[in-house]
Amino acid sequence: MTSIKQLREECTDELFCAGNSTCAGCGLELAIRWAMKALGPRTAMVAPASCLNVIVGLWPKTAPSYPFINMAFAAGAAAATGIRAAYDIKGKEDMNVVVFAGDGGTTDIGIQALSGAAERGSNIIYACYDNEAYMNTGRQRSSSTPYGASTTTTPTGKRQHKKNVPLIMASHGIYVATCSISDIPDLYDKFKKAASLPGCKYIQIMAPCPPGWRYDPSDTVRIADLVVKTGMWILYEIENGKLRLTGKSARLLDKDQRLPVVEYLSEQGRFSKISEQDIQELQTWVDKNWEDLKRWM
Ligand SMILES: Cc1ncc(C[n+]2csc(CCOP(=O)(O)OP(=O)(O)O)c2C)c(N)n1
Ligand code: SF4
Ligand SMILES: [Mg+2]
Repeated sequence: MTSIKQLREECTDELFCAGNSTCAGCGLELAIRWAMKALGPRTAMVAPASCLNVIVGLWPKTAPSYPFINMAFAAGAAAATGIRAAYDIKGKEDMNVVVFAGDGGTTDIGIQALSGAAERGSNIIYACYDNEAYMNTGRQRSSSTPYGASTTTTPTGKRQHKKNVPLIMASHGIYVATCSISDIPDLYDKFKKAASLPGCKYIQIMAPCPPGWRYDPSDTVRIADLVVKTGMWILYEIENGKLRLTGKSARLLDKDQRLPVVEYLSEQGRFSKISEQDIQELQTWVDKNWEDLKRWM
């Protein structure tokens, strides 16, 4: 694994530039900066409707210093497939083509195009930064919002569990990885690996959002670490159908090593009204997720 010392020494170029308009403590910004450090300047990015469209700013002062296109919500993976084909025809096979999409644009609206690209084996990387709601339009629930979280469309707490898109994509037989912005070396290595593999690759990144989750912006990395330590988000990669736990998740297969979910929930305003019964429901769901993962090991 790449060490933090190596990252400090080798990754000094900023491809996603400072001075953009993310909120303070935005998890998306960390995710995209480090993903781009791994992918390098020979990368073109497709961004379906999301916070990312807005935070890049207006030309000529846009944050991405590489080819970047805003795209209709449903069309991220389809657009990337077309760009890939164009680069290949032009003999630019070395270009990476990456989609950087929100959870709404992925788990709800973009999943059809994503599934199509995976089935066809389009040579693209599809990255979903998961802030667990439609944040750019003011915090509506998505299928990636966790059970019990309040949003503007679930004011008393969502009644459905988070959709497991990484495993849906793994069922397509492609490379799948999960990351958290609390573990940058792990994220960096997974993007590097994805860039080295043929076909369609899917990476989902836990990327907390201070205004949407209602916590202090200075706590973003700590919150992203707690979601891993409680096992509510599991770090792994699936290659050739085999799952390998990574980062802090590698030590958490034993239930006793995981922190209780309440330690994560109690830090965020979006769970402030959650009942004891709902906390128990979430804990049971987490423990079952870990059991289900064993089938992939
Ligand atoms: C077809 C369509 N419907 C609605 C919108 C409005 N819209 C723009 S961004 C957005 C939220 C996207 O949520 P997500 O994909 O999770 O990204 P985030 O905003 O959280 O970064 C919505 C609903 C749109 N641009 N296009
Ligand atoms: S609303 Fe959330 S995801 Fe969007 S820019 Fe602000 S912190 Fe980042
Ligand atoms: Mg979102």
